[in-house]
Amino acid sequence: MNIITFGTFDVFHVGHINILESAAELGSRLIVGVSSDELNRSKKGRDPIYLEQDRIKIISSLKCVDEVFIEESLELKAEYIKKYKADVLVMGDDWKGKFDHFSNLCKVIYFPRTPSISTTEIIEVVKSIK
Ligand code: C2G
Repeated sequence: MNIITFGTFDVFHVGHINILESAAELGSRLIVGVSSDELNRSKKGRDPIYLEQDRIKIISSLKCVDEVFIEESLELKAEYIKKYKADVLVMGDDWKGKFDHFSNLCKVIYFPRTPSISTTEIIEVVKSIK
């Protein structure tokens, strides 16, 4: 079974590895769409801290990940699901309900987010250090 998931994975943290490991356990092959720098700017209104190529390098180095590609647009999910022959789409539950319309192409599963950690919070904490 092929599993697909998407994310920016900026300032890589334990919440990211938790969802990737949980996703990988659902099947035999985990494919990850890493948001381009430009897509991150349009989604979050800021540049990512880590550049696209570095985020791709980090995700590609994980033993639970089999293939990585650049997610250029949120609108291309159906194409990516078909191209990578995904049987299951996994996302964190901050996206709950947002991808249900892909259930005609593959199973859609939302995992609970890891509590108390996010890239945004890490950035705020680092900024506040004097
Ligand atoms: N995540 C999590 N727990 C956290 C933080 C993040 O489970 N504490 C999950 C998110 O729910 C998401 C994945 O880790 O499924 C990647 O998170 P982000 O990098 O914040 O991804 P995002 O920018 O939401 O991009 O096409 C969809 C987007 O590209 C998702």
